[in-house]
Amino acid sequence: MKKKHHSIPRRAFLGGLASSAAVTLSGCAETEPPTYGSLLRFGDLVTYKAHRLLLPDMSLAREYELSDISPAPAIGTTNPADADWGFFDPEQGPIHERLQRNGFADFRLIVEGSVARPGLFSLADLKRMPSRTQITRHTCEEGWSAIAQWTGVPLQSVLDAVGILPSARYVLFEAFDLWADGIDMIDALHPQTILAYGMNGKDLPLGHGAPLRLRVEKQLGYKSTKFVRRIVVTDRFDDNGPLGHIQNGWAWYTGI
Ligand SMILES: Nc1nc2c(c(=O)[nH]1)N[C@H]1C(S)=C(S)[C@@H](COP(=O)(O)O)O[C@H]1N2
Ligand SMILES: [Mo]
Repeated sequence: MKKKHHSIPRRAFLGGLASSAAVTLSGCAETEPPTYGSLLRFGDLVTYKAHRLLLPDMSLAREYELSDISPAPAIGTTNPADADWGFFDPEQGPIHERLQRNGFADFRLIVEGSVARPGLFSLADLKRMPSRTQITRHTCEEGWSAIAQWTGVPLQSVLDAVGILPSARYVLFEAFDLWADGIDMIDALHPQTILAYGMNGKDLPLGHGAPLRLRVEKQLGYKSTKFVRRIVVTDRFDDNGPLGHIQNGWAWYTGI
């Protein structure tokens, strides 16, 4: 049932890549592997390490002009309250429906895990924090891309507010639908990684992840979790089990 649209068989390709690149990259064991322990998933590890070794960590994704903005389709879950949709979460979907009714005034983002001060943040709280607006290209694994303007709070500001512990290595995101994901600290602290509440100068539309979505500009579009409900900082890699990309046959790291 999970991730119906994620149907491209990538494992064969990644497996081949792993064997050819293993020689070059095998000496770099300092990075914890984002893999599920299967040899087939070694492709993820190779992509991850290649990017983390070869690219400057904080290089910025290209930003565009207002005149470059293009129509952006809403893909995947477009309403977590829709019980007929394959990613419907019977627990969280009805909660999202109630939040929609009063314009998300009662929404509280949960931030916890390896942090000094776990907390709840309303949209007003997040809007009082530093904001960043960026016009970037969203690249979907299905082969389309679109340019949009995103406004939100840098994830780094939220992590600063809760005080991540020195042991923290990954940041996980849970949504109001059956979607969960995570990124490493390099992407989490990247200046263009934001929790967006605005799109193209307006409140973030429902279809694009209202009230709050992640923007991870250095990875493919499916890493930008919509309808973010809860953030958990962890010390160890965690692929979110059956909800995560790896068990659904998809790469955890998709650097672009
Ligand atoms: N919670 C959640 N986040 C999600 C998805 C989803 O179905 N649920 N789909 C992903 C995919 S595959 C893409 S391409 C983008 C689509 O974002 P958009 O609807 O704003 O274009 O959201 C990503 N984040
Ligand atoms: Mo996508």
